[in-house]
Amino acid sequence: MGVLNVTPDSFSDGGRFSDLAAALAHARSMVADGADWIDVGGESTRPGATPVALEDEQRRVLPVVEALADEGVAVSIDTRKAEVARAAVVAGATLINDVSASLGSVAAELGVGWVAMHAQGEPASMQRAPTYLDVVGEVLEHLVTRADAAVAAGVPAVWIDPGIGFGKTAAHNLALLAHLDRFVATGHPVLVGTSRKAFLGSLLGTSDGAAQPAPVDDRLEGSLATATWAMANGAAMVRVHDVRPTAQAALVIAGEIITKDAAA
Ligand code: HH2
Repeated sequence: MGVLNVTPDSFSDGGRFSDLAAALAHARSMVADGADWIDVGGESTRPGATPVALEDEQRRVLPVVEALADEGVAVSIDTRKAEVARAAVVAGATLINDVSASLGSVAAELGVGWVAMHAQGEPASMQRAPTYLDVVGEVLEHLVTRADAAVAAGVPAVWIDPGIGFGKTAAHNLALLAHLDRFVATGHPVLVGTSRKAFLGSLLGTSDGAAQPAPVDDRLEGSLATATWAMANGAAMVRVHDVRPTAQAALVIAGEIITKDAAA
């Protein structure tokens, strides 16, 4: 799943694809690089982000969703708002990527797929003091309850996502990644998004050895390592900014040997 943020303030690509032509060009290049889905978002949910008004979010995402869907691209809409989800589905989106895990009934009503992602708290304050007694157990229970209810309500495809970085310390994120098998074992397809996130910055540090987190544009190796880990441990999809290297890693994991010479 390739990330397409049509926002002025997303943490890694804010402002780069606000213009329709630039957004479409980037989406097309991600599809050419191997993305199966383009995830269009008009509200940043990075730590500290402020909420966006309904009209602004719709104005940002709808033209992009419509143009991509018209081109036959599978579009997911990254939103927490039922109204945005509804309008995006009318415009051609077929998956609701919901970081609030609250739109299952909307997906049922619209007959489209739904990603239930776990978050603790709201973006504005979620990283202040994330607390769990048992992070893996709590996140799992939160998601499975909602996902099972959505399946029972008739949602055609229900994904679960542990919500890396959403009200979680680096240790929480690592525990969730270490126990992805428990999410996979639920039988719901698992989506994981680690791409360029802050905990990778803290783990990597700067390449010049300074005791500082790696900046957002220096987290590719960490993003790839975690995406590879997720795929190798059964995640059905990874949400990434850097599609080409991730698609290459996916090919290697799939282990399909390509050779022009059958005798080789
Ligand atoms: N992460 C972000 C946004 N949406 N959706 C799912 N399902 N899983 C994630 O991990 C996830 C998500 C945050 O990343 P990004 O879109 O790059 O940044 P921003 O929220 O600043 O736009």
